[in-house]
Amino acid sequence: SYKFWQTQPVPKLGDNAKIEQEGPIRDTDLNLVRKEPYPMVDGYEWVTMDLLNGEELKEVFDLLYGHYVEDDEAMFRFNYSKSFLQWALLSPGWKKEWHVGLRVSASRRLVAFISAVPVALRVRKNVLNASEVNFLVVHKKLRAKRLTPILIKEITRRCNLEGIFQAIYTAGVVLPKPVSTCRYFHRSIDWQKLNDVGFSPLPKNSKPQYQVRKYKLPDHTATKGLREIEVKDVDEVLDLLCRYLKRFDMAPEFTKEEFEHWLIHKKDAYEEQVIWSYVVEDPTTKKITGFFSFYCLESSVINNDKHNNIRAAYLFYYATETAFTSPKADLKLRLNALINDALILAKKYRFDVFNALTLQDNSLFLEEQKFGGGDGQLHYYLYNYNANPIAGGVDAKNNI
Ligand code: YNC
Ligand code: MG
Repeated sequence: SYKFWQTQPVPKLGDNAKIEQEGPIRDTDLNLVRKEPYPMVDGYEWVTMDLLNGEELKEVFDLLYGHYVEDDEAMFRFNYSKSFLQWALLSPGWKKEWHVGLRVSASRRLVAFISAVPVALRVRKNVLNASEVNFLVVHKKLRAKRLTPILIKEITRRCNLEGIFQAIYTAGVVLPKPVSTCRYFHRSIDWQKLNDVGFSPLPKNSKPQYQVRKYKLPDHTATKGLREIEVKDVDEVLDLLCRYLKRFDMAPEFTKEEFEHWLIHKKDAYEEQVIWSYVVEDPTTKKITGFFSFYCLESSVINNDKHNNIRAAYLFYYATETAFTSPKADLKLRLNALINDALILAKKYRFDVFNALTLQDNSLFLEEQKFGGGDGQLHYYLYNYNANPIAGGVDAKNNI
């Protein structure tokens, strides 16, 4: 019935007519945007969280740690590190006002949060000056009280005040109306641990040692010229990535500064490493011909005697010159070589599993690299923008 969502500028679920002209659903006059926050339920108040402040960062971390997204069986819960939250929420152009918290007035306890960061998002030919909304959470004791619609209206108001009228967001639940839908795939690295925590069942007619052997990886990468990315590579890799992303219907348009932020790990800025990026430098020409990246997002294991945490690597952006110069068979070979090296590096950095979605060119390697389809789906949504469905070419950054 979507009592809230039916009031919002989003397409209806049953609306499948072809859109002749993609564009905003409604125009908003900046002068008509409400200047005051939406009224909050008695006893609660809006706050703007200061994520540069270690204590407030920890409050957001703790709220997500206890109350954020779980799987359907409540076995695992995303455990975003504080470093991850700094990376995701203090990206170029971030605005403090877009880190919205809700506190209990009496106790000052933080009980809900929603956030946005700016993004230049290309949808086919149009580039939207949009925000990316993420980390919506309501304390478990305050669920089903219709706080979510107020949080969404408040973040919308704060985006509108900055002249932003479109947004992109993802969710595991179905809402009106996905512009794209992807499925999660998982590649075991430590099969035994994944089996212990109930993530990877033992297939019929198999034995644990067969599974362990199936997922065994070499100790060293194979691609000649593969090395960690460096700041000096930014221009060249950004150029490669831009050309590569043009092949898809929806993708962010990165500035140099954004690329550096999202793709290059800064040792001094983060307590824990969030992003790993590698380039392939051709040994003879010294040109960069490929790159891949993955980020770290752990999950808490909710009720297990042996393990508390799963360390998951998520495939992030990648690109290869092979996409432009060669037949599809060569692209497939090259991507398999690159992703196999990504798996080897993920093992080296003690990840238990490597995750990827059915987007970009991932269908070319998922099976060969022994990824298995998961139960999880991820739906992509655009706020206040009418667009025809997009098949498998989406913004990898919006999964974080
Ligand atoms: C959801 N995930 O349908 P209707 S993803 C959006 N995204 O509305 P209540 C959601 N809407 O059906 P609860 C949603 N989940 O009546 C539910 N809803 O129209 C809708 N979970 O509100 C729902 N984080 O407060 C219904 O529900 C209404 O107490 C019901 O709270 C929901 O970050 C939630 O999964 C999700 O913390 C906060 O269950 C809570 O159940 C929770 O009574 C665990 O709400 C954590 C979790 C969501 C992760 C994410 C993306 C969020 C996008 C929000 C939409 C942004 C729109 C663009 C705004 C900017 C525009 C500009 C410019
Ligand atoms: Mg509620």
